[in-house]
Amino acid sequence: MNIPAPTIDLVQLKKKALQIRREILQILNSAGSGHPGGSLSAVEILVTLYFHKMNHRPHEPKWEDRDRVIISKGHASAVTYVVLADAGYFPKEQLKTYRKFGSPLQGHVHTKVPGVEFNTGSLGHGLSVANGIALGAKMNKKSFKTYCIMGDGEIQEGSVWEAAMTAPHYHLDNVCAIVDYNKVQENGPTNEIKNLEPLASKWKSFGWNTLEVDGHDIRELINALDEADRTTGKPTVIIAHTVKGKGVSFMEGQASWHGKAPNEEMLKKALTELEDKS
Ligand SMILES: Cc1ncc(C[n+]2csc(CCOP(=O)(O)OP(=O)(O)O)c2C)c(N)n1
Ligand SMILES: [Mg+2]
Repeated sequence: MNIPAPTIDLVQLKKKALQIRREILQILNSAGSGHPGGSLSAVEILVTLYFHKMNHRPHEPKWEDRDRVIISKGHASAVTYVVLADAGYFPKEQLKTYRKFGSPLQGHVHTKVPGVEFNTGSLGHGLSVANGIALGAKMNKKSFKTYCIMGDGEIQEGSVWEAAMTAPHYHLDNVCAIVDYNKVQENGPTNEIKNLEPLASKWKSFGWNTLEVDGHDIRELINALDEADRTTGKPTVIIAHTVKGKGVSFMEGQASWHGKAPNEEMLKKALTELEDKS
């Protein structure tokens, strides 16, 4: 089917983000395991990409001119699957099988799921893959964009910086890396475990067009993504300042909510906080 994905306006995008947060918590609760923190921090990033920015066809996931997204922080599967299902890549009904034995919807994103471009989970590989796809696009004179979503803890991996050197070398202006800078990794605050700062100047010195945004502000995300499109000759990185566990008071900024599912009582409390009050 040749149906382009519709784009929606700012008010609807904000409502969508709220709804996606609720569904993330619901599927984590029904699975009894998973990673809420890094899914909740990436909601606006994925909502802006899939419901506003990207050129894609959910009913034709392998359309060759589609923009690509590499979810390099592969444990953010809950947000990825909820967004993909909502966009129409597969029936929402299937979300009930999240992390269940035999389901394609496993805890780390997998290409068995329509819309997932690459299997991830072992951190630090996505940017190299995005570079390869983007280089191929240049060679084939294709104009699609490749986005790569990375975690802040993830970019402590040396392989990320090898890839960070590669993209400017090949002038890959069709690559847009997005760092979900939620300041927390698995076991504590990222910059206490291994300091990333000064992060923007590191990317700049590697030759990247470097932008910083509030990663929960959809308008700022849209502007940065548009600026990435206008930037030629070098790749763009968007450092998105976010909050791990965003939207749920008792999860925000807590490493303990990196990998833990909410029980019934916690789910109820969280869903109350995430009610649409507009
Ligand atoms: C190579 C590798 N080392 C360790 C892990 C285990 N692990 C999974 S998530 C995670 C923390 C990642 O932190 P961050 O990138 O900040 O993710 P987020 O805060 O967005 O969840 C770790 C260490 C892994 N998946 N891959
Ligand atoms: Mg993090």
